[in-house]
Amino acid sequence: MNFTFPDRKPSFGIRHHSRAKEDSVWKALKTTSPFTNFSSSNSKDQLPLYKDKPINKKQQISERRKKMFFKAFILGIAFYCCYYIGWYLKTQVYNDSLDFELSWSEKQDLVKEAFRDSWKHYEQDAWGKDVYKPLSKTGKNMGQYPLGWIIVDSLDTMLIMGLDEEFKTAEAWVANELSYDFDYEVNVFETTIRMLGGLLSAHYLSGNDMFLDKAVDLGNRILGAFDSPSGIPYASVNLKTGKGVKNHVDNGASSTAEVSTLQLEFKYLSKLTGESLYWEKVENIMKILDKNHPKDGLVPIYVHPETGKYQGNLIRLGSRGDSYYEYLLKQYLQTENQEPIYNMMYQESNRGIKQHLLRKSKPNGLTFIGELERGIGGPLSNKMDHLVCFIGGSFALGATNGEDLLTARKSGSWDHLKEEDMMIAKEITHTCWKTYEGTATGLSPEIVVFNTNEDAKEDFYIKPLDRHNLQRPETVESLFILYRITKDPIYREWGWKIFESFVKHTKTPDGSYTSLDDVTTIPSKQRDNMESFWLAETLKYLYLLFDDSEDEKLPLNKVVFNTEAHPFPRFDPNPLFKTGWSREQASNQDDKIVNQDKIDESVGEKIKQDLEQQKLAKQEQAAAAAPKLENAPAAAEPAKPAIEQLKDIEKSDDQKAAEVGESDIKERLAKGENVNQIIEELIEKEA
Ligand code: DMJ
Repeated sequence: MNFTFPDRKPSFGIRHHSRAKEDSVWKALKTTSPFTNFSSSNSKDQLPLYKDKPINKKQQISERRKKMFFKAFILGIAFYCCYYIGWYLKTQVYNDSLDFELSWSEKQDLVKEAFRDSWKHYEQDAWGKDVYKPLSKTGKNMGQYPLGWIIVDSLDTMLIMGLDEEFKTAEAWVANELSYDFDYEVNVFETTIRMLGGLLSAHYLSGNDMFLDKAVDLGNRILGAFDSPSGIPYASVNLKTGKGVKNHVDNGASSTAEVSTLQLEFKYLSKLTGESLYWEKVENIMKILDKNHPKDGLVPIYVHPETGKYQGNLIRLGSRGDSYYEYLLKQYLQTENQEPIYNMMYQESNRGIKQHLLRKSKPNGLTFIGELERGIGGPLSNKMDHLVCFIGGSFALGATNGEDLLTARKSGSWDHLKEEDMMIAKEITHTCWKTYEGTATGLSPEIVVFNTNEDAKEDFYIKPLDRHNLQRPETVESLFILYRITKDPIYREWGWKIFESFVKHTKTPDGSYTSLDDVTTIPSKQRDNMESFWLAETLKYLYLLFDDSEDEKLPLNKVVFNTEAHPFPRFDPNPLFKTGWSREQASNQDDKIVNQDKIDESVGEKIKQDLEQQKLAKQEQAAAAAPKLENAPAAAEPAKPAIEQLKDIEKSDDQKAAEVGESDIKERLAKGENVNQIIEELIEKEA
């Protein structure tokens, strides 16, 4: 039998041939198939290949079924595997009970991934915008043009995390798109800590002068805010005109924390440019504030730019008060301890905090910091903002100067007060951790209220309006500082749990991160806003907390982090800059001002240092007799009796110090007595 194969050559260029033609081709193929003619064929040449071996129809169907069944089976297994891996990652990797232990560097990578995810979505949905809403995938600017709110705040985190590509894109945006030359009123404090701080730290870590140029331009535009009758800056400033703008509420008063949290940024700007004006403007604020002689170093949260006087009595370490205390210490650290005036102020406040604001909750004795709504002498309110949680890290930093605890304890200046500060640092940080651990989501609310009544069942409660979480950094900031200083792994473990909770509850369906409405319920309703400090602070501190690099990144004894977590180097201000003011002291009776300028500061300082040395030797003996604090249970357990004992020691030291009065020294110096003679006498008296 003769048959011919139809012409099967492809007809290039013809995409649509007629259905009839196609059918006839396939019919021809079927009827002339070698399979159907196999039996009648006896020609060797026409034998089909093995794979074409003819089979009957029934066999054909069951073969097809088998194949289908097999495919379905494989697909089922693949599906189950995917499901299982997904479930495993979700419930085991991001779960409290880890089946396997990730290394710290793997955990650090996951933090970096969270940053990358947040960034990727911001880039896709709202690139360049100041506000990002990850749920609605939109963004907007605060004014008519962008301020770089998210991009500038994130630059140094990208450098620290080694996210080079992301950094390059952001850097190009700053260079090409960012201009502060427009008619818009910005908040002086927020713009300084986030934008000026962000640009300066980007310059510090990258060495790119473009960032410094932008910083200088912005700094100059902000300076106009300082032109008030008192020198206390107005709350806002117009970027175009440089004109300061009074707070529209609160009787026009500025926030105390806001006017006293500009110093690190402007002083660093002075250091970089050699221009002293920035330095002078911001240190003048400190002078004016101190002229109010705040009792025990505790300041009301408003100050008026017209008069330079504090307004109201409310004292707190939460909003509007917090970073006043933070920057007292950090100003002292920034200029390598060359400005003792800020240390004096810090120490005063530190004692004031311990004396007036520190308390323990019931039933478990959590150390917390309350608020004085009516000032010193009034009742203490048990409310504590999450913002206060920076103070744990700050106390530890103040005690050790950024050294690790072992080194600090060996130094000549270590004393029981520093030991006490370390203990309080641990206790407060433990309390802050508890405000995370104690909620359904494992995340802290904005504010908690502690119980101090005897019959309390819980240590704190949360008011309905305070249940939100804004991705704030203060607790992880303290965990990072305490870990660096104590090397106690508990701080990393708490940090990891907090990070896991952020991943579980603040990750959007899309894979970005956002704020929460209510940390006390699961599932917690997500709020449509990602804060810039999530990228600038929270993730940065978590990343540094888990860092195990051989060369410690940003050592605490070499850098200061501004209040928005932007690192600046510590520097010696000499010879260009030095403290240009000295403290006034109110006399007991008539508030008479004694001007310390008349006394040679360096001589006075030498006397104090020598006396301090002597005092320390004695305190060391006393401390040796006191319970061994280093053996005390880790941060989790407040060591009440030890703290009480330390306070007793402190009291007797204060009495002694009173005998060797500072005013005596000044008087004798003013009379022209020999310094060394005075020191010797005083030391003898002390002994
Ligand atoms: C940040 O902008 C800064 O840390 C500021 O000092 C306080 N508030 C936010 C973070 O909570």
